[in-house]
Amino acid sequence: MQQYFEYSQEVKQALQERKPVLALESTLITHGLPFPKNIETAMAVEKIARENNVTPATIAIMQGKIRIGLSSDELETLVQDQHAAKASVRDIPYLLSQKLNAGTTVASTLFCADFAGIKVFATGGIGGVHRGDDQDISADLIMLSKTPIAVVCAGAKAILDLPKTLEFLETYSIPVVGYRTDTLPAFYSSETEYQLPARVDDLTSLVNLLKIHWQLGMPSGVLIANPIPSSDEIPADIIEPAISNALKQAEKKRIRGKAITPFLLSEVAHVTQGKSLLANITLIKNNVRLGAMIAQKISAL
Ligand code: PSU
Ligand code: MN
Repeated sequence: MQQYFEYSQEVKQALQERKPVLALESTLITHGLPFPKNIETAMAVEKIARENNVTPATIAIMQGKIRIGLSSDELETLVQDQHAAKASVRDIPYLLSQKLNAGTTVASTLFCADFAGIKVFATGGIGGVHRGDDQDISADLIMLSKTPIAVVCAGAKAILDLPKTLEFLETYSIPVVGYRTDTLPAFYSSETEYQLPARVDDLTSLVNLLKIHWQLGMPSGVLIANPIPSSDEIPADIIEPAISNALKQAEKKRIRGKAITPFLLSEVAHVTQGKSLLANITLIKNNVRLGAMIAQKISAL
């Protein structure tokens, strides 16, 4: 399997020396954010990790290899590739065999990070159970149920069915921990009416929980719900109409499968005149900051 992986020098060295490494996904770059915000954000979050003495490992598929850690030139190449695919786990064999480029989703980033031995991963919001079509369940949830990695996110995207997503997380025994919150954050908004099963208020308690989860040999990941900073959150009464409008558009245009999430995100950005974009970027940075602090503390264990 090793033959399909290529590590950046920086990540390879950090892993060998057991220094803290933070996994980052790349669908955010290829399908989540528009140019040039995507490349700016990708660079900015790597910088945040480094400022916290953590090596960022942005994961992507490039020319038929699973890349763990990208140089800024490689990030640029990925961003410029109009044909870059959105790689979920099942797409990996095809993409490798065709030597294509792709951004990795939360699901496939989990798969790759696990093989590389990385324990902490920061993203924006995870996929979940879709509204209306509860047969549409993101592979993010399935991979979370069987990959023992700590995932920092700002809750599930508000475009999803949040109660059903929480039910799924419960059924598949995935711990969900609110970081300084009692309720599930909804990506653009810091709180919802949905209570979480656990809450911690400091880093030490959080890392302690993770340590015990891993010591018990639990097969799942741990989802850490880190609310968007209130300065950039969008109140539910503003974001909700934008979302239901985007859902109607998707229905009308018969957008299906993996195209749905990117379509909804860009529709919402359009209707909110970029406000949702700013929120998205703020929450990613906020998650990377927390992810880096966790990675730092874990490597000291
Ligand atoms: N969060 C964002 N923007 C995104 C995504 C998450 O802020 O683009 C991506 C992630 O890569 C996530 C994917 O894994 O959307 C989920 O897609 P789907 O619903 O098709 O599983
Ligand atoms: Mn789907």
